[in-house]
Amino acid sequence: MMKIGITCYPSVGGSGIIATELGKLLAEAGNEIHFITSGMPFRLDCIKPEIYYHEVEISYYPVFKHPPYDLALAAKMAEVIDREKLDILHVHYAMPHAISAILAKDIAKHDVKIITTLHGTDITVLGMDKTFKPMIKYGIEKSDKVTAVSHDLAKQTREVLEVERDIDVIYNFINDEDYYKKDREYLKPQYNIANDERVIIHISNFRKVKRIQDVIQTFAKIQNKVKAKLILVGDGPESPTAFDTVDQLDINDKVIFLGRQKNISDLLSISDLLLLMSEQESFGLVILEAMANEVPTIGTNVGGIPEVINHNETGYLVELGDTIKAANYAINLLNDSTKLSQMSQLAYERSKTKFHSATIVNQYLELYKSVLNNK
Ligand code: GMT
Repeated sequence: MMKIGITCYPSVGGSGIIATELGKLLAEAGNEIHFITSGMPFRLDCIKPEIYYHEVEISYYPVFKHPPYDLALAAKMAEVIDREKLDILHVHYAMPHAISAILAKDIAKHDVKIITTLHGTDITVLGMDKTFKPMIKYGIEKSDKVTAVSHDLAKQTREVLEVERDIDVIYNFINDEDYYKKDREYLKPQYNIANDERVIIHISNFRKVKRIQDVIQTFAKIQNKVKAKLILVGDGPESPTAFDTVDQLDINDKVIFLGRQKNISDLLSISDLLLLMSEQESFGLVILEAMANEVPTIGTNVGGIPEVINHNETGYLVELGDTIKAANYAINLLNDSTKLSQMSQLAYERSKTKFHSATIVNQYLELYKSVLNNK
């Protein structure tokens, strides 16, 4: 049994989901888990005696212009490391979690090993920022082990931050109990979707990087040839652009804006195809969620997406911005029920082999053991 601390951003986001699901599965495998976060992780919906939650409280002393989250986190980490005698502190998202963890390790008296998992924009956006770069590099170099969620992210980390250390690649996974195809046909009339209409879905946080307008442009071309509806799930800074684009293309009656939703697997269960046209994506967890629900994806050939989608088997890859090719792939696929069901099946199988939760959790466990045996 190991005592493992986990830090992540507790609100919506792939890195928070991975950290939380990992904690739950590590607890099931007999380990003691201590979440050290600024709020209750939103997927931490179970009560288990092996799971503890330590809230980082940030003091709003009037002298501070900005509340010192990173220092409050380091102080809480050090307190938990010493009191609970943690073996491992596993932080998700380098900035500032890796740096806070290194500081906590220095403050604490008990010896703990720091594992940092890189998720994406902590390297591809923040790592590019001249102010943050040396600090993120420091956090990565001082961690006992570093993992990245795709080979592409590991490569980018070495290039952008000029680090030479080993970075282990451990892919993302999903909770198999939540993501599987369910019979939700009854939802279609509720969303005004006819039985003979294909359903295309896009799920994201509607930030610029997701290129929502490319998703809508692709759909606009598809619906000229195939009877279809587009479900848009999520909310964010690009939502107004999405509304405007749909207006301009005059396809309001074909696009269903749902905002943020919890029942992602239910919505995927009535979907035929996922579109992810991002300009950057270290992994694209939503592709894996779709695969487990037997939904293939058309995604851009960027970042870690080609490691998740097997082109022509579990979906299709197109170059960034190529909405014409994306639409052509979609039209051919949606018109060919045999190919569509073959792809759906292959996507499902890939989610259960290459990205199966048991395999991935074992990889993390082996990593923890190797670092502890190096003591
Ligand atoms: O960096 C972000 O965009 C947020 C981050 C997150 O916390 O969800 O997303 C990144 O991590 C996910 C989980 O590993 C990946 O599935 C996403 O592809 C990645 N986002 C980007 O690289 C843009």
